[in-house]
Amino acid sequence: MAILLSTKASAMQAWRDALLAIAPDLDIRMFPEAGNPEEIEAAVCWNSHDMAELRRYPNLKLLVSMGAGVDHLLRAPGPPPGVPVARLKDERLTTGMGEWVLLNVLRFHRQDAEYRAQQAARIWRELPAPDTAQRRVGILGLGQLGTHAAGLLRMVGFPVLGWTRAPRDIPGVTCFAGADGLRAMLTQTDILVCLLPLTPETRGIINRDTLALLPPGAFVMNSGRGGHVVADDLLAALDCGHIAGAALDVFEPEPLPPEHRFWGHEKVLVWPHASSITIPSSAAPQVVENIRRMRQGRPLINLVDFSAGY
Ligand code: OXD
Repeated sequence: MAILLSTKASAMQAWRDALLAIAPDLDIRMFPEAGNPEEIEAAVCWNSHDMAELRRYPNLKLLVSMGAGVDHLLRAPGPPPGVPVARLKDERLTTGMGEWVLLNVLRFHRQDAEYRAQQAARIWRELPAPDTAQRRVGILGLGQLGTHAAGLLRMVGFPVLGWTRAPRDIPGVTCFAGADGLRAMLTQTDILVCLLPLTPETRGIINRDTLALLPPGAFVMNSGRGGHVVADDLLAALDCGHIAGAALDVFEPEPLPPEHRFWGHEKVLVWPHASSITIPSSAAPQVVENIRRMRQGRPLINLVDFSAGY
């Protein structure tokens, strides 16, 4: 029996090598070279793979999605019915995201844009010292990524607030939940960091109304999904000066079209969905573990909770 591997062309070989390094006996078929469809027992795919195509494999018993986010699986037609779906929970993805959050929080907090502008004009001028203990960072989403980022920010000395759908209790983080909690957190947030999964409830969560609740001069960061931000509302809030700047790693659509205003906006830092990149050698062990468990009929790990949307 064989494994179907499907991801962007640039990552295909590295994934194949990483899986074979742990399990040299795996028969890996690199999409579209699937061979006999009846021989495919597991598919390891990323979000560009057409879920309808997976219905061609009558003996498919496992789908592993090669990322943390699962929004592509929630869209019709979704994975073949009855096939368990696992996602990646990878330490390197988590630490990479923590670095991205810290980098952009500190860039804003330490007035990097202003100092770079001064450098370009050869101006030697000290700006007022920022006060870390007064700069409140509010994180939307306190899953593995959000909790790790919160810990890093706390270590630096920022007051950290966090919002989740259902109440959470994380030591050192002022936690908010539900619609009222969201409003309450936003009014106290100087730097907003979105690390949410994209679900019907979180789509468009950063919009005209929620941006208006942030204190004037707030900074907005999104590394969840592009659909979390209503782009025109964010642009309007940046243009009128209410929002001081934004660091955006995810967009709708991706790639961000060349004519999009975000590209050339002086207050926007654009990242090409690269805040945290899956490293095959780090993520491969859990994929192989799930293939082994599937073959032995043991419970799978990192299963997607479709009712929660992550
Ligand atoms: C992911 C991503 O979900 O790369 O892993 O966005």
